[in-house]
Amino acid sequence: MPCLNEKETVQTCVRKALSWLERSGRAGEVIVVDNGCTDGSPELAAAAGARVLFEPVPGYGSALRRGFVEARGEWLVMGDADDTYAFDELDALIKPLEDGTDMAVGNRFAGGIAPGAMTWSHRYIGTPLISSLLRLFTGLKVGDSQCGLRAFTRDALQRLDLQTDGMELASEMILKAARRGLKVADVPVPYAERLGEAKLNTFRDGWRHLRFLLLASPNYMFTVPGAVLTLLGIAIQAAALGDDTIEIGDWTWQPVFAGSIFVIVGINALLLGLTSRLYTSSRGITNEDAIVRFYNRYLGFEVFIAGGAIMVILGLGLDLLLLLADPGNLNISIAAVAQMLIVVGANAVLVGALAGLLEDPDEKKRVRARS
Ligand SMILES: Nc1nc2c(ncn2[C@@H]2O[C@H](COP(=O)(O)OP(=O)(O)OP(=O)(O)O)[C@@H](O)[C@H]2O)c(=O)[nH]1
Ligand SMILES: [Mg+2]
Repeated sequence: MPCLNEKETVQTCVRKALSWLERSGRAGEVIVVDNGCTDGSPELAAAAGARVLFEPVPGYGSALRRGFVEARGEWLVMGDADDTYAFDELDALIKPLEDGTDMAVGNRFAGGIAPGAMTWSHRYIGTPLISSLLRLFTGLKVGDSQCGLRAFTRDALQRLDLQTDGMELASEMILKAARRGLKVADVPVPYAERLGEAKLNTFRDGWRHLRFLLLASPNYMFTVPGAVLTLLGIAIQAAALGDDTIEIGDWTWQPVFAGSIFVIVGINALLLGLTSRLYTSSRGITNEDAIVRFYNRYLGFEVFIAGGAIMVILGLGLDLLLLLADPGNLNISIAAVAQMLIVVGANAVLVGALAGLLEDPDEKKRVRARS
């Protein structure tokens, strides 16, 4: 139980959990992790029979991860210390683990939310928004991605390799469970109104979740929009080279720079998508996919630097040709292509330099040893 100033409720939570342990005949311990209480709740928790730990790094995720590391059990249950979850009734939550599931996630929408327990903005906007992003990114059917009551095996914990410090840990667990192929169960759990003050800040913590999810999904952030823009740009540029005009009603548009702008931004997004994937896969946030494997095996930052330099030279060469051909009657569309080559090439050189910093040298050795 992560606990930040919950003096009204922490003892009840500890007692409920201990009573469930005793009733179910399971050997276990109740751990409360404090990282900055000022209201005496750690002392109260200890008096109620909990093992109390102190974690110096602040945050919900940081406190939970500390508890996970120190826990001695084979199975772990996490839950808030604000008496919103029924710690005295954990049979249903544990049941899937008995059947070989790796992680059970509570679902408050299915289990019943007491009046006043969840603000309407969390109930109808925040939680559904984060849950639908998680469903989109993982394909996993999660009913309540923000439920704080969960159970999982020690083996699942090791495979999850959790790293975040804040409330976004709740999303990190689901995202990584899906990416590591863990078996996840959805268990209806009731949710009661909390006593004491909320520690969650809707905007700060909501943004932490969103930021984590977006960073962990470079394909949705960069690769897909980048590919769409690049293709659109090539199509528009081809039309411009053919001197085509696009007519909508009375309005005529002869694209001159639009195509090259789209290609520049699109390729930039693709380059950033690749570097983000190098970064997230070396940090274990995303799995190594075919493109990252291809990069590690056949490419490397040197290829980007060399390829970018060649594009810059081609662009400059094209400029020179245009200038020599007929400086008075410049073909603007071809000139746009030349400038596009220079900008894209220069970007590729810069991104190549960045990729050189992000590359995991050991990974390259491993890939070469395998091949
Ligand atoms: N140790 C520690 N515990 C925290 C921290 N932030 C929150 N908690 C605890 O984590 C649990 C969840 O926080 P809550 O404020 O209940 O968040 P919530 O359940 O999403 O929202 P409300 O219950 O509506 O406030 C509670 O037991 C808090 O005391 C923290 O920085 N450190
Ligand atoms: Mg709570």
